[in-house]
Amino acid sequence: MRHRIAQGLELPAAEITPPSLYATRRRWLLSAGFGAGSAVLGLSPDAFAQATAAGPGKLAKLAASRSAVGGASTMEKLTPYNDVTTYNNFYEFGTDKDDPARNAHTLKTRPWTVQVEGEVRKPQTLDIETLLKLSPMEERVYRMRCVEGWSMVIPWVGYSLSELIKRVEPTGNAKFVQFVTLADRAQMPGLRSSVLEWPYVEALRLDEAMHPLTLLAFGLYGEILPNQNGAPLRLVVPWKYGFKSGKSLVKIRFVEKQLLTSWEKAAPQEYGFYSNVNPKVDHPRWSQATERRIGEGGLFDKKRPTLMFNGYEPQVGQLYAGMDLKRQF
Ligand SMILES: Nc1nc2c(c(=O)[nH]1)N[C@H]1C(S)=C(S)[C@@H](COP(=O)(O)O)O[C@H]1N2
Ligand SMILES: [Mo]
Repeated sequence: MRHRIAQGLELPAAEITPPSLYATRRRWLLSAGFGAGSAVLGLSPDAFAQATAAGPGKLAKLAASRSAVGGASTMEKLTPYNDVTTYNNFYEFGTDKDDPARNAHTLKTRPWTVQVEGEVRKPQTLDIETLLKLSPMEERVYRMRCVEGWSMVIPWVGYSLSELIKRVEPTGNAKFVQFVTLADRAQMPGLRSSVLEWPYVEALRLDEAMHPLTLLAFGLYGEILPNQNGAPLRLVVPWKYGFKSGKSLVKIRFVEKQLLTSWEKAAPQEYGFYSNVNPKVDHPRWSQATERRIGEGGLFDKKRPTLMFNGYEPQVGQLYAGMDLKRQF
């Protein structure tokens, strides 16, 4: 089992991967203990010591093995299930933190398909049953940092988005990946408001989307995703502010040019394309240097320092080498 996970991360080489990106990933895998011959030996025993997180038994179980993504699964204390599922941002169901948990019961998650199109050799529409079986499920405990200044530690269940990307074979023109999420007025009361342009769209550079840490998530706490957390599948990009992680995905589009995202359209001076967690680059209206961990005391609790790339700098820093992160925020 462990061995298979390690192999799963050894992405087949160059065909769909620009050489520079391949080199970056190679370095990352080496630093994570996946170098030739050292597959599992390089991992700290702790990485497997902890059992996968158990949910409250409210939703269907989603079996997963604990992730072997070395150093990426944090050992920090998990944010309680109740906080993870009642303090949400999902504007399609309202803009207050408790709106999604109250309103998202109207979301219909079956049948569900995801259309994968654009600059790929094998465009296809996948149904949720196929997606659930595409690759072995792993539990990854990731820090999640919202641009508003709060954070959580969540045991997600899913697999690297790269598993899906490999399958559709991006062409040489694919430079960016756009993520389109569901917009259905019949199911989503929040669409009556024009806070954002619907559907909610997000995007990543292709190398960011291919990075092993970028997770296609189907569950949390060992169970399928609650609707308010983006059922039946969503993205989780742990080194970027939460809004880059689109919920309830219906379309993934490979494109040549960088496209505007919903948040860039709404407030371009506040939300940039990259939106990497960066304590040194403030939001125009507030500091990003510290954060409040949800579930730990309250508003008056001591804040903790926010880490560069949300603590994932060893894994992802290389993606931004040479960039001016103040200008490309
Ligand atoms: N479709 C959609 N996806 C979304 C959002 C949204 O409003 N609509 N909010 C984003 C923001 S701002 C955050 S912080 C995370 C919150 O995810 P969580 O509620 O599961 O913690 O989802 C992101 N994905
Ligand atoms: Mo957010």
